[in-house]
Amino acid sequence: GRLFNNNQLIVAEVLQSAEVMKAAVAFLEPYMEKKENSTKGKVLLATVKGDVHDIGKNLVDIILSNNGFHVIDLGIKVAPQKLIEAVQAEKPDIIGLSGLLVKSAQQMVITAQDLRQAGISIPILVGGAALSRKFTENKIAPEYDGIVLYAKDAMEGLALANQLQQNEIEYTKTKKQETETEKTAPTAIAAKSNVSTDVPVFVPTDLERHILKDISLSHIIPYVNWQMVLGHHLGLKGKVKRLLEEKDEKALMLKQVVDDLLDEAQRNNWITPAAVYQFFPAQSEGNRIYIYSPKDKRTIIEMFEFPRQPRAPYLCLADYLKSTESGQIDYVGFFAVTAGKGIRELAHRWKESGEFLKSHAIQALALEVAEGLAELIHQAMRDRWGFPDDPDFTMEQRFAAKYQGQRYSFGYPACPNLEDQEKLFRLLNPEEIGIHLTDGYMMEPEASVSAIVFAHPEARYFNVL
Ligand code: B12
Repeated sequence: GRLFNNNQLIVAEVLQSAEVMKAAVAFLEPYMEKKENSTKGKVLLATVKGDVHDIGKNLVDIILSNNGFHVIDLGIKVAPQKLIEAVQAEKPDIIGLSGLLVKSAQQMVITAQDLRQAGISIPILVGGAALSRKFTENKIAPEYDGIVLYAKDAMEGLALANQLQQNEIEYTKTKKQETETEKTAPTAIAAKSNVSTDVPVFVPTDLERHILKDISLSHIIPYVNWQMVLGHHLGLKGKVKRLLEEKDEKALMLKQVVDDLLDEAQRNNWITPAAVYQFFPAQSEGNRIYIYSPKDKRTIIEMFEFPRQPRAPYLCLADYLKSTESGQIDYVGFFAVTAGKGIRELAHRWKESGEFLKSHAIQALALEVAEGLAELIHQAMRDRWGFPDDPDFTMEQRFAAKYQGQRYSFGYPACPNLEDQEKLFRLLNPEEIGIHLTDGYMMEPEASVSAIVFAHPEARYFNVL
């Protein structure tokens, strides 16, 4: 069980060691004495209601399972009632909750309340990209009678699970604050940014809905960010591009694993990328933007409202469009892309058969193929908008968004309102390429990306708070 306590191992190696471990145990099992209760404890793992996040939960499953815990994976979109029933049936020692989005962090609060209502108080471990220790302590823990602990990654989750089972956790709960000291928003100031209003209107070639269904993976591969695949997801430390150039052994080995998997994926049609995009006539009014019918360019078919920075330079996405007062019709684009269905099933099959690295790598690849396809579609939209990238534009420049205009995904800082996904879905109907919105406003399949695209030459990323 102490095999993975080595901090030097990167994610990919941890998964490979786990594979070896599992194979060795399977081989030796017939010769070993059967001991009852030979596990360190039972863990119920679930991604919360409305959330399809699988990759993070699966990593936690693999790491805990291969370090002596008996893990029961309840899957994704697990409603509190289903979790309560599983707790009553399985009598676990620990509950593990996962979720990707801020919405899911809120869902964890509700889940904690429901568990408490059902008289459950066993320790809960929580994790996920949008979650924080502070949120866990201030918002989730006060709603629950038992211990609630935040883990920043799967390894910390393992350390905490071990400590919990050895009763090594010293736990003091922050009291629920009855009088929430909500910061009141500053009273509306008629602030304006100095984003130029005299830039030309960039007119797209058409206002049709473009559906791309049979996109070859080979077209997207050049747009995949290997820093994300090998560095962020598989754990390679350092600058991936440089490591590959310097023929670093670990980097080359991992790149090979991923390249082989990509070949296999291509031969078997495991990744089936699809995209939908469209330009719409649009104008702004204050912090709002109006989307007009492509037919008459005057009937308002949708309205978005974006937050404005409370301080200089007072940016707001609406400033990147011509205003209603200007008398000029401007244009805005939307897209939704996906790496396709079936990745979850594939990853689960491999997880069950002990092919842990492959299981994790195919999910990571799918996610980054979706992101790569977003980059590709954005480029195609710039072409149609009349400002194509220079022929010598590099992929690095593209990843650094050094082109004209910008894409913004709902849920990110400049347009944090995830509910706006619903409006985007009404405009584009991504259901037609197999993307569905959950009741938590998350897109299913997990490997999907959506965005609103602006042409304004000064458009850039910004935070609102
Ligand atoms: C890579 C990435 C993506 C990828 C992959 C997402 C994914 N499924 O992981 C893609 C490109 C698909 C993507 C899409 C989107 N993304 Co994104 N994405 C990220 C990013 C940069 C990293 C996420 C990541 O590392 N994923 C890999 C997994 C393995 O990591 P993880 O989930 O965190 O899991 C680890 C730990 O958290 C922990 N853990 C997780 N669960 C549990 C449970 C237990 C019990 C334990 C112990 C531990 C544990 O262990 C795991 C392994 O170590 C984050 C920002 C950030 N730096 O975190 C934004 C982020 C998550 N994305 C965000 C958003 C908004 C989106 C989109 C909604 C944008 C859009 N409109 O298209 C979509 C949503 C996709 C959908 N299906 O609906 C926001 C979410 C904020 C919010 N408003 O909710 C973030 C936080 C960025 C931000 N700063 O605003 N995204």
